[in-house]
Order: sequence, then C-alpha cells, then structure tokens
Amino acid sequence: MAYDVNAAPDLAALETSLDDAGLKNPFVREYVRYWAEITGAERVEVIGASDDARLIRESLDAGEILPAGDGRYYARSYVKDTARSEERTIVATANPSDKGTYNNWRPSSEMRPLLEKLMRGASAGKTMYVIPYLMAPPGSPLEPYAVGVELTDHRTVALHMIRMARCGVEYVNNLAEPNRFVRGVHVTGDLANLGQGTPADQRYFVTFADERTILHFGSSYGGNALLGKIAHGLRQAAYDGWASGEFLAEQFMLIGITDKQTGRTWHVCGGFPSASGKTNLAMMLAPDGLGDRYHVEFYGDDIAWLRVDPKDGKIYAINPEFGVFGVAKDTNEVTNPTALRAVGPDTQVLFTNVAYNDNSHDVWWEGRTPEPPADVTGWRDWTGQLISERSADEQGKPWAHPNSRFTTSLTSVPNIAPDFAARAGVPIDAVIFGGRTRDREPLIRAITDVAEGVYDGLTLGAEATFAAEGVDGQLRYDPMSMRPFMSYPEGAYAAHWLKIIRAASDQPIFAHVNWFQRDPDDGHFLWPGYRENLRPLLWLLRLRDGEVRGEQTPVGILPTRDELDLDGVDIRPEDLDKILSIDTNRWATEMEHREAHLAQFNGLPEEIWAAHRRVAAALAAAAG
Ligand code: OXD
Ligand code: MN
Repeated sequence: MAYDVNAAPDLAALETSLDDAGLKNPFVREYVRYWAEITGAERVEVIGASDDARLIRESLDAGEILPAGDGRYYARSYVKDTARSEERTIVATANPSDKGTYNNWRPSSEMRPLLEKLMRGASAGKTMYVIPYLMAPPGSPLEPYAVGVELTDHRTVALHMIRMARCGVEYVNNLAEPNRFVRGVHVTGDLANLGQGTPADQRYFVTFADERTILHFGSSYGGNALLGKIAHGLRQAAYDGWASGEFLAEQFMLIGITDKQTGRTWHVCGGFPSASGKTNLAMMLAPDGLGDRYHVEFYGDDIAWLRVDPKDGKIYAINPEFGVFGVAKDTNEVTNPTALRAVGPDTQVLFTNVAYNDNSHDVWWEGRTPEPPADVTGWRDWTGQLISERSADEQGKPWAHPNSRFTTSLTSVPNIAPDFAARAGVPIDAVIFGGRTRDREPLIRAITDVAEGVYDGLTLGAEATFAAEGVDGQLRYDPMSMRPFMSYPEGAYAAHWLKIIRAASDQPIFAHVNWFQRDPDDGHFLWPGYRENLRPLLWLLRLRDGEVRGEQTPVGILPTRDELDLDGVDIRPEDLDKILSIDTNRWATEMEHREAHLAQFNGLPEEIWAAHRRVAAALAAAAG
C-alpha cells in the first residue's frame, strides 16, 4: 500500500501503491502525484473507513493517541494549536467581485504560489494519507458537490476524518464526472515555529472556491485540518450552492420531532452562533413532563445542505457529515445526556484536549461534574501537566481546554434518526435561529414572511460576552451563524436564500428562539431550557399546521400562554410574562444596530431592506 517517494523516485511505484489501494480515478491519481512531489512526503497511503482499526493501533503504538477506556481514545494537540483560526482563514478566487464583508477574500494568483511555497518539502519524512470522502448520504442529488479527497500528513487528522465523513476509494472511483471532486491538501508544518497569533504568523487556511481546491497549512486541529467539515462542507459548498443556484450550505443543526399520538413527524433545522447551545438542542430528549408522547431524533448538530425537491416542492435537508465534533465543556447528564452516551464505551470516540488520567484512562472536562475529581492522582491537564504538580498560581486553571472536543460517529448517537442517510434528505417544516440574549428576545417568535425570515437570519447574533468585545447589550452579529464560513458576498448570499426558499411551493416557517433571557435583578434564567425547549418548538410546528394562532407583534407571532404546553414546567408566572412579550423600546435600539450591520453589505436585496423597514415601522407604531 505504501510508497516511498524518496527511496524510489520512479512514478511507477506510486502507481502500484495506488493500484493496490484500488484507487482507479485517473484525476485523483494525478492530483496525488502532484502533491506528493510538492510536499515531499516520504510515503503515500490511501485510506478509508476500513483502515480505522489498524490506524488506531498504529497511533497507539506511536503514542500519538492514548487509550481512554474500552473503544475510546484520547489525543492532545500542540498547545498553540487548539482552535480554528478565523484571522488566518481566507477565501481566494480569480474574481475580485467575490470579495465580501466577512470572507477575507484575496486573489488566488497571490495565494496559490504562497501556499505551494509553504508546503514545498514540508511533509518530508512523513506519510501523506490520501482520504477520498463523501460529504452527503450516498446517492444524494447533491452528491456531485460532495465528493472530495483530503491529503493529510497527520495520522490523528486521518482518524478524525474517518469519524466525521464517509471515507473510502469507493467514493471517487466510477464517478460520472471523474474530474469533479474537491481537492484538499492539509500540511501540518513545524507547529513549534509558526508564530501562531503573532505578526510573524505563518499559517494559511485557504479555500480556492472557484477552483474547488482547499490548501491548509500550519495546524493539525479541528476546522483547520479536517477539510471535509468546514472548508468543504460549509465554505466550498456555500460557494458551489450559489454558483450552481441549486442549494444552500449552512452551519445548521437538524432534528426530527414525532408526535406519537398523531403519528405526525416534523423536521427542524437552524443556526445558532457558537456557545448558544446548538449541539445540546440537536441532541435534546423530550421532557419528562410531556410523558412519552414525543420523540426527538437526531440528524446532525453542525451542517445542513438545503435544496428544493422538484418532486413535492418542499425544502429538503441533508446532514453532509458522518460524525459529531462536539465541544466537551459543560457536557453532562443535565445539559446533554445523549452526547454522553454517544462517547461511551466502544463508540471509537476520540477526545482531544480534555483532562486525562494516566492510571485509570478516564477523561474529564469542566462541567462534566460540578467539581473536578477529588483525588488528583494520575490526572493531567490538557497540556499534559500533572495536576498534582501545579503551582499555587496554577491551581485555578481549567483542566480541559475550553475548545476541547469529542469526535464520534453519527451511528453512536443513541437517538440517531433511522433515515439519517436517506438520499433525498428530510423535508423541512421550520428554520430557526437563536442566539444567547439576556434581554429583548422572547422565548420564540415565529415569522411567516420569507423576506422577514431571511432578514431575521441575517441579523442573528450573540451577545458580546466581555465588555472589550463590544458595546454592552449589542450583539456580535453572525448572519445565519455563517460569519466565519461566508465564502461569497453577503448581498448575493441574501439573494440566494430568497431564491431557494421562494422556489419551494411549500415553504418552511421561520422562527427566532432564545433560551437565555435573564432576570435583570438577580440574573436567574427565566426559562429552564434544555429538554423544555421542545415545548416552544411544538408550538411553532402547530402554528405552521394552523392548530394555534399566536399573537402578532411587530417582530413576529408569539405564543399565548395557553397555547404553550407548560405541563410540568417549573416557571414563575412573572417570568413567563416576560419571555412571552416584547420590550418595544429595547427593540427600537436594536433596530439602529441592525441598520448599521446591514449597511456593511453591498448589494443587499431591496426586499431585505423593505423587511427591515416594515419591522421598524411596526415597532414605531406599537411604541405610539
Ligand atoms: C466550528 C465547528 O468551529 O463546528 O464551528 O467545529
Ligand atoms: Mn460548527
């Protein structure tokens, strides 16, 4: 299988190794040859899901990963390489009109030579893993956009890819258009000498969107290194969806809700800026207070691709991923029991940068239990330092990195929907947006007008958490939760959204949700959240089905008290009043911020501005 580039520089040997792996696609072979030469990798190895057990063994033997109990594994990343780097992420194309507000656009003529230079010889002495993959359920109508090949010089990255995407040569052999696949190259680089976060930063994470090529240099962590997920699944796919006019690629969770009494199943997808509880919502169980009438099914927690199915004119969504790359922090029996099951024994889960016990092989992270383990024997923090050797100053430091993760396959999630791999995807009844907002945003407000729904997504945001990050009470806007993944101009993005949703004859309802309103005096959360969040969603779906009417406000339709099924919910009446009402004055200030936010975007469709003006006028009228 392996080919030693340096020992045998005749390309015939490389061809033989690709033959042995059953890699038939001539364009993929050509591309592997090209990058093997540039990166100078010592060996080339084509891998797929069936190589997982062997790669795990090799990684354990090499000490790159550690055992974390039966069928569970643990890795640490380099200390300065622990998160996606937005400042170093670039979208490059040949066309300057692709420049948007957030996509950090640069000409590809400038970036391509730079990346090739950085990558030249940078994998010397390493194995280059060739990972053909598919970011879609097999047979999906969107499959032509979903085929890719990642080349990576890092074995742990390969293990992550196998969990997060469908991987194997079968996804690139026998393509109808064999030259149509996303070309991804990941080169780790010399992590100790890349000047991460300094003016001399060497890292570049570039999506050449019009060439369908992704070149990432200088990391081996998360979205910087797993190219199928964010770079292909979001940036490239969003660009492809726009260029083809066929689909939307969004950072959305996707769930199914079944009412067992009526047999009705609905599907909901939606975007939430980070730290707004998206994974918890996606893995939610029905609340005990509602008995066993409802069942919630998991499709995905991070990405959805949406298109109109000509068969019935509905919007259909797929989760292109095959796994969950979830934030570990604060995952526990209350916030997300489903996630704990999904990372249990024999799930083949891979933890990264949580705390690890050398003796018991246990893992722990902040929020896993209220207090860290009392007996610190054998415990090391995410950097590898023994807790017992921490100095007095270091005692308060977290054991796990705040961006520590678990990587597990969809099939390990206990409530995975039986039809999660349905080719067509599932029909969408509701699109929801939700930030973390301590005042103003009610529990839920439904929006039936398409332009107002898209407008609402474009003005999504999360509260700045530190004064330094922004003006108090002002949102850090994160349109559709796509700010870090936007690959083309926002005006065109809004127009594309309107076009896709309007092309559906049966359109989903939109809604904005907020589980995080607080009491201004003592700071307590007004709504209990977590599993109870199913209740406002059920109201929304009933509204769409015409079973409830709600109450129209300037910013959408709110549930009346009696429409919201609150059986068994522990909530004070005054808190309920607050989360089911609108503070018009507070909203008037928000409208000014929104205006400035939207004004940044060139070519924003007039319909979006008209929606903004309608909402502003309705608020002004309500304020009297
Ligand atoms: C992200 C992720 O960075 O999903 O958003 O990993
Ligand atoms: Mn994400």
